[in-house]
Amino acid sequence: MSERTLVLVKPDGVRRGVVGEVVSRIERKGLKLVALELRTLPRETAEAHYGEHSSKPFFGELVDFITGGPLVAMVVEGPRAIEAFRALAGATDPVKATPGTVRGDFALEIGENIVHGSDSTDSAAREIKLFFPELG
Ligand code: RTP
Ligand code: MG
Repeated sequence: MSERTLVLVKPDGVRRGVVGEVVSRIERKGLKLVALELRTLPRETAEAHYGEHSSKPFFGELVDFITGGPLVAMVVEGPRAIEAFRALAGATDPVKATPGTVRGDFALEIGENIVHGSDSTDSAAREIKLFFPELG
């Protein structure tokens, strides 16, 4: 059964020029792009996207970072796409992320870890609606 997930190449990934690399890994895995757009997030969208972290000490920095430049938002589809993309992304802390994953290969700092992928079917539905309301 196919499912959808929201993937972001965060502003650090766009600045580093690894958008093509991330898209290529998604496609090589066999996942399909359903939507893709370069955009700069308004603060309200960023706060809604990361709402689950609103009480964390790093929330302000996280919102500053994710709104600090253009990012690439995508909807990616395939069998177990949520888990499949999280496996491609690697652990949240890039130093702990296995080499061969996006974070393991391209990042060093937890606050600048190149990509986001939805972490559950509920989050995926919420995030896709937030970023691409036209997809229903
Ligand atoms: P994301 O939501 O961005 O895909 O990352 P994730 O699921 O792997 O990690 P999550 O727990 O949802 O955290 C969201 C983002 O917050 C930053 N963070 N900083 N300073 C810290 O201790 C800390 N912990 C998390 C990371 O940039 C993480 O991607
Ligand atoms: Mg998360």
